[in-house]
Amino acid sequence: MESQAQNHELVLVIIPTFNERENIEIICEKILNQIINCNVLIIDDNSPDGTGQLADALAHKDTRISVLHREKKMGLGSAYILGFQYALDKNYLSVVTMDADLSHDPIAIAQMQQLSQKYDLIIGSRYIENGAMINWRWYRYLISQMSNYLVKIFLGIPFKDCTGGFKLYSTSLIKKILTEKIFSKGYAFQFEVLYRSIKLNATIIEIPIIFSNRTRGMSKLSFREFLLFGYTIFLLKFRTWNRN
Ligand SMILES: Nc1nc2c(ncn2[C@@H]2O[C@H](COP(=O)(O)OP(=O)(O)O)[C@@H](O)[C@H]2O)c(=O)[nH]1
Ligand SMILES: [Mg+2]
Repeated sequence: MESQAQNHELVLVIIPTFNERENIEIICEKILNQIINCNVLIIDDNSPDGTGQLADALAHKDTRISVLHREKKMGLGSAYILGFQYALDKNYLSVVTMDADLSHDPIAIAQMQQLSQKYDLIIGSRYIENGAMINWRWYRYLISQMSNYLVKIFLGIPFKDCTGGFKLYSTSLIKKILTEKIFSKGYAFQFEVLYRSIKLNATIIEIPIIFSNRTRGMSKLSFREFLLFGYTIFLLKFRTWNRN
């Protein structure tokens, strides 16, 4: 078993899952074969397709994999918060967040690990030079562009990709983030936490990533999540009690 003394040299890769049975084994294998000094935490929301049971079987075979189960689908953001708390409790060096669906290529984690000596937050960015999005339908591209535009206009975030999910966080930043009242339970978590990290004076850099659309399983992004983007922007901009 891994001891906590070892954990402080490791990055914890958090992967929230909902119906990712076709992807979860492949992504775990890729991460653990390509990246040294890392463990994987899967947070499954009782996926009807049995992702949680498959994740348990993977964890049984490889001690570098752990699984947390929640009773029902509770949103991407709340899964990350749970994973952040787990990383602090287990004394990890840093945290990477990524999707299960192979849209994020784990190879970028190595570069993130290197940069983590200098930066608190490293953003895998689709929208800077050498970054790209492959095989996305036009409407998904439009939603992503619109969300980023609104976030930049209303919240003044100076980064090109404010809504992506592939990031590395230092645990010192996570400690500070967890003292804040994060209200996004879903996808808006990405820019809410980025906004708060800027306010917390975190050192932040974007690195290019190639994002490729999933080939297996379905996206869980819904219209409701898009509406919540707007609501979260409103709260962050106008509810002064939420600011430090
Ligand atoms: N645990 C958990 N995971 C979720 C939830 N919603 C989405 N995910 C996972 O979050 C990641 C990103 O979701 P995805 O559907 O690929 O979003 P898209 O890339 O924006 O289309 C995937 O690994 C999903 O399985 C949720 O409510 N709970
Ligand atoms: Mg996806």
